[in-house]
Amino acid sequence: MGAWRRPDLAAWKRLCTLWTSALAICATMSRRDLAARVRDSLGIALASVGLLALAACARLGSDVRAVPTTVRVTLSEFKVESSVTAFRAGVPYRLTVINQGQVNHEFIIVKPLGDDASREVNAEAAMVQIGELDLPPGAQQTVMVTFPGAAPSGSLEFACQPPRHHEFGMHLAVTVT
Ligand SMILES: [Cu+2]
Repeated sequence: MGAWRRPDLAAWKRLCTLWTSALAICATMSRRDLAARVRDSLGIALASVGLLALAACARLGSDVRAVPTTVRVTLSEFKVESSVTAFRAGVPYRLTVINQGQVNHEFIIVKPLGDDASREVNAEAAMVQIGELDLPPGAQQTVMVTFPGAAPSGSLEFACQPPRHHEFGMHLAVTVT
Protein backbone atom coordinates (compact mmCIF):
# COMPACT_ATOMS: atom_id res chain seq x y z
CA MET A 1 0.00 0.00 0.00
CA GLY A 2 1.45 3.26 -0.95
CA ALA A 3 1.37 5.89 1.64
CA TRP A 4 -1.22 8.50 1.08
CA ARG A 5 0.57 11.53 -0.12
CA ARG A 6 -0.57 14.82 0.97
CA PRO A 7 -1.42 16.71 -2.19
CA ASP A 8 1.01 19.38 -3.18
CA LEU A 9 -0.76 22.57 -2.27
CA ALA A 10 1.20 24.57 -4.82
CA ALA A 11 0.21 22.10 -7.54
CA TRP A 12 -3.43 22.33 -6.51
CA LYS A 13 -3.20 26.11 -6.64
CA ARG A 14 -1.71 25.97 -10.14
CA LEU A 15 -4.45 23.57 -11.18
CA CYS A 16 -7.08 25.85 -9.73
CA THR A 17 -5.56 28.87 -11.39
CA LEU A 18 -5.45 26.99 -14.69
CA TRP A 19 -9.00 25.81 -14.27
CA THR A 20 -10.19 29.29 -13.34
CA SER A 21 -8.37 30.74 -16.32
CA ALA A 22 -9.90 28.11 -18.58
CA LEU A 23 -13.32 28.91 -17.18
CA ALA A 24 -12.66 32.61 -17.61
CA ILE A 25 -11.58 32.06 -21.24
CA CYS A 26 -14.64 29.91 -21.88
CA ALA A 27 -16.82 32.51 -20.28
CA THR A 28 -15.16 35.24 -22.32
CA MET A 29 -15.60 33.20 -25.48
CA SER A 30 -19.19 32.58 -24.62
CA ARG A 31 -19.71 36.22 -23.91
CA ARG A 32 -17.97 37.15 -27.15
CA ASP A 33 -20.03 34.60 -29.02
CA LEU A 34 -23.13 35.85 -27.29
CA ALA A 35 -22.10 39.42 -27.91
CA ALA A 36 -21.57 38.67 -31.59
CA ARG A 37 -24.92 36.97 -31.80
CA VAL A 38 -26.60 39.78 -29.93
CA ARG A 39 -24.83 42.31 -32.13
CA ASP A 40 -25.91 40.42 -35.25
CA SER A 41 -29.46 39.97 -34.15
CA LEU A 42 -29.79 43.23 -32.29
CA GLY A 43 -30.12 45.17 -35.51
CA ILE A 44 -32.84 42.84 -36.73
CA ALA A 45 -34.46 42.76 -33.29
CA LEU A 46 -34.38 46.52 -32.94
CA ALA A 47 -35.68 46.95 -36.46
CA SER A 48 -38.45 44.46 -35.74
CA VAL A 49 -39.32 46.15 -32.48
CA GLY A 50 -39.21 49.50 -34.21
CA LEU A 51 -41.50 48.29 -36.98
CA LEU A 52 -43.88 46.74 -34.45
CA ALA A 53 -43.91 49.96 -32.46
CA LEU A 54 -44.55 51.96 -35.62
CA ALA A 55 -47.32 49.58 -36.63
CA ALA A 56 -48.85 49.82 -33.18
CA CYS A 57 -48.64 53.60 -33.27
CA ALA A 58 -50.11 53.69 -36.75
CA ARG A 59 -52.92 51.42 -35.65
CA LEU A 60 -53.47 53.49 -32.54
CA GLY A 61 -53.39 56.65 -34.62
CA SER A 62 -55.86 55.33 -37.14
CA ASP A 63 -58.07 54.07 -34.33
CA VAL A 64 -58.03 57.49 -32.76
CA ARG A 65 -58.80 59.12 -36.07
CA ALA A 66 -61.53 56.59 -36.74
CA VAL A 67 -63.55 57.60 -33.71
CA PRO A 68 -66.27 59.69 -35.31
CA THR A 69 -67.42 62.99 -33.92
CA THR A 70 -71.11 62.89 -33.14
CA VAL A 71 -73.21 65.66 -34.64
CA ARG A 72 -76.85 66.26 -33.80
CA VAL A 73 -78.97 67.67 -36.62
CA THR A 74 -82.58 68.61 -35.98
CA LEU A 75 -85.24 69.36 -38.57
CA SER A 76 -88.46 71.25 -37.87
CA GLU A 77 -90.82 73.74 -39.54
CA PHE A 78 -88.92 75.35 -41.05
CA LYS A 79 -85.35 75.21 -39.99
CA VAL A 80 -82.28 73.02 -39.92
CA GLU A 81 -80.11 73.13 -36.82
CA SER A 82 -76.82 71.38 -36.17
CA SER A 83 -74.59 71.03 -33.14
CA VAL A 84 -71.62 71.46 -35.50
CA THR A 85 -71.43 73.72 -38.57
CA ALA A 86 -67.65 73.97 -38.97
CA PHE A 87 -66.25 70.63 -40.09
CA ARG A 88 -62.82 69.30 -40.90
CA ALA A 89 -61.99 67.50 -44.10
CA GLY A 90 -61.03 63.84 -43.80
CA VAL A 91 -62.52 63.48 -40.33
CA PRO A 92 -65.40 61.04 -39.86
CA TYR A 93 -68.61 62.42 -38.43
CA ARG A 94 -71.63 60.55 -37.23
CA LEU A 95 -74.66 62.68 -37.99
CA THR A 96 -77.79 61.90 -36.06
CA VAL A 97 -80.64 63.54 -37.93
CA ILE A 98 -83.87 63.97 -35.98
CA ASN A 99 -87.18 65.17 -37.32
CA GLN A 100 -88.66 67.23 -34.50
CA GLY A 101 -91.35 68.66 -36.75
CA GLN A 102 -94.94 67.77 -37.53
CA VAL A 103 -94.44 66.84 -41.18
CA ASN A 104 -91.98 64.75 -43.15
CA HIS A 105 -88.61 66.32 -43.83
CA GLU A 106 -85.54 65.37 -45.77
CA PHE A 107 -81.89 65.82 -45.10
CA ILE A 108 -79.34 66.57 -47.79
CA ILE A 109 -75.81 67.92 -47.77
CA VAL A 110 -75.39 69.86 -50.96
CA LYS A 111 -73.81 72.94 -52.44
CA PRO A 112 -76.42 75.73 -52.31
CA LEU A 113 -78.49 75.54 -55.44
CA GLY A 114 -81.08 78.09 -54.43
CA ASP A 115 -84.74 77.83 -53.61
CA ASP A 116 -85.69 77.03 -57.18
CA ALA A 117 -83.39 74.07 -57.74
CA SER A 118 -85.39 70.97 -58.54
CA ARG A 119 -85.36 68.09 -56.12
CA GLU A 120 -83.83 65.94 -58.82
CA VAL A 121 -80.94 68.36 -59.33
CA ASN A 122 -80.44 68.67 -55.59
CA ALA A 123 -80.62 64.93 -55.06
CA GLU A 124 -78.08 64.35 -57.79
CA ALA A 125 -75.73 66.98 -56.40
CA ALA A 126 -76.13 65.90 -52.78
CA MET A 127 -73.23 64.12 -51.14
CA VAL A 128 -75.62 62.78 -48.50
CA GLN A 129 -79.36 62.28 -48.70
CA ILE A 130 -81.89 60.89 -46.26
CA GLY A 131 -85.26 60.86 -47.98
CA GLU A 132 -88.46 62.13 -46.43
CA LEU A 133 -89.93 58.63 -46.24
CA ASP A 134 -87.15 57.84 -43.79
CA LEU A 135 -87.75 61.00 -41.77
CA PRO A 136 -91.40 61.17 -40.74
CA PRO A 137 -92.19 63.20 -37.60
CA GLY A 138 -90.24 61.86 -34.64
CA ALA A 139 -87.90 59.74 -36.77
CA GLN A 140 -84.18 59.64 -36.24
CA GLN A 141 -81.59 58.51 -38.78
CA THR A 142 -77.84 58.21 -38.52
CA VAL A 143 -75.44 58.74 -41.37
CA MET A 144 -71.64 58.68 -41.47
CA VAL A 145 -70.03 61.58 -43.30
CA THR A 146 -66.39 62.32 -44.12
CA PHE A 147 -65.97 65.51 -46.08
CA PRO A 148 -63.35 64.86 -48.75
CA GLY A 149 -62.08 68.42 -49.07
CA ALA A 150 -62.43 72.01 -48.00
CA ALA A 151 -65.71 73.82 -48.48
CA PRO A 152 -65.48 77.56 -47.82
CA SER A 153 -68.35 79.59 -46.48
CA GLY A 154 -71.31 79.64 -48.85
CA SER A 155 -70.32 76.51 -50.76
CA LEU A 156 -72.10 73.84 -48.76
CA GLU A 157 -75.29 73.52 -46.76
CA PHE A 158 -77.49 71.14 -44.83
CA ALA A 159 -80.91 71.40 -46.39
CA CYS A 160 -84.39 70.01 -46.72
CA GLN A 161 -86.03 70.04 -50.09
CA PRO A 162 -89.72 69.05 -50.16
CA PRO A 163 -91.63 71.88 -51.92
CA ARG A 164 -91.15 75.25 -50.21
CA HIS A 165 -89.11 73.82 -47.31
CA HIS A 166 -85.83 75.28 -48.55
CA GLU A 167 -87.52 78.54 -49.43
CA PHE A 168 -89.10 78.73 -45.98
CA GLY A 169 -85.72 78.49 -44.37
CA MET A 170 -84.70 74.86 -44.19
CA HIS A 171 -81.05 75.34 -45.02
CA LEU A 172 -78.01 75.77 -42.85
CA ALA A 173 -74.63 76.90 -44.16
CA VAL A 174 -71.69 74.71 -43.09
CA THR A 175 -67.98 74.98 -43.76
CA VAL A 176 -65.23 72.44 -44.12
CA THR A 177 -61.58 73.32 -43.56
CU1 LIG B 1 -88.30 70.02 -44.51
